[in-house]
Amino acid sequence: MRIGITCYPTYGGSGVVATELGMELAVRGHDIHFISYAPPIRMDLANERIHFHEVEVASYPLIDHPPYTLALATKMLEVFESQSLDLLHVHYAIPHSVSALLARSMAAPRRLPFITTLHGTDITLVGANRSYLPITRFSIEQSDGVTTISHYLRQTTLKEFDIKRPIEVIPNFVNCDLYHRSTDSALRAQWAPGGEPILMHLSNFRPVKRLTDVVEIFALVREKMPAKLVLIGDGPDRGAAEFLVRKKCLQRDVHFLGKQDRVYEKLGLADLFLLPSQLESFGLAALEAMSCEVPVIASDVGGIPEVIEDGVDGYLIDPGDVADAARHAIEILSRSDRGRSMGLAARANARKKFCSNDVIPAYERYYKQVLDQSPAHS
Ligand code: GMT
Repeated sequence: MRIGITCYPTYGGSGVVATELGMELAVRGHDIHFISYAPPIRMDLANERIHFHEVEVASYPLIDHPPYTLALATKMLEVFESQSLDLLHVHYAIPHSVSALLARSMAAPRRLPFITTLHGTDITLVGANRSYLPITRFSIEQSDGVTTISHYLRQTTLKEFDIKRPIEVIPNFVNCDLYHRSTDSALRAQWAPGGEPILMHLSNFRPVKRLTDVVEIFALVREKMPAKLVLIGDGPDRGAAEFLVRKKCLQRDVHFLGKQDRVYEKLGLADLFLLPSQLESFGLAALEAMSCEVPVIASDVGGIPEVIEDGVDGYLIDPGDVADAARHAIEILSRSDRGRSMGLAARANARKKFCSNDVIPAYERYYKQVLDQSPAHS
């Protein structure tokens, strides 16, 4: 198949899922055309089946907010015509599904079906905003296919947006061959020269991630035992976290790595992963850690319980309950056999339920179903 994929190219789970999906599909023989304003993070052009088409947004002094949605729709049509695309797959409803809807209308009577994958904040935060709700609902209803990355998000979308059409759940996935335990002892020694256990967090440091709770949890652990904290990512809450680290005099124990490529090389060195978010529709970073045999302490919210089994792969806590999280962290870290057995269970569950070898074919089947069913639009 020839598939156009649109996503945000920035540091965020939806862009990561879209890019990894495109790369896995290319390995399976599909031609993939990424369409966005910048190359998506993690995109690797080494595979000759991967292509990138940049959306250029012209500006003019009169226009304070250049209309990206329109430029994107035009580029989608252009790529459809030049590459004979079979379908478009857009990740994150706003504004990508609206652009795809416009592209499909412009392409008529030729057939350009589009699938929208909802990731979370496009529904729970951005889409539920009064300014965006009606158009988000409309573009979801109009999509030829709609998927969500968890059952929780499917239920929320149906309820909050009063959607009547079918929605398919295709969960996020991890490449279990790439994400595994790491043996890079030099890097481990650099972070934890005394052999201390390593706690890790990876995100875009937005308020919903509760990054300062990560530091609070670590501070409580650190009161009881030597340990190190490795923070991967960047975003609006980095300043607050750095301030808290200084206030608690933990500068020597906390490493801010900033945005990183090849996160699998780092995740596989952790002894515990923390994801104490206010809300997560899935929690992709937690799954990636699990595949690397890392137990996870995460919030009991949204789609997280579909990924992490409390007491098996790690522990689920109430958002904001840093004392409970620290208690579980100390229990896991103070007995290495506990952490190891939970880590092995985490990897077994990641392989059983979310391995890319199983999830990518589910997308392929869904593409075929949509292509077989979608009418020619006028
Ligand atoms: O969590 C973010 O801030 C980024 C956001 C995104 O769309 O880029 O993540 C959402 O999509 C990820 C990939 O499907 C999910 O793993 C995250 O749980 C989800 N975030 C939220 O629901 C807050």
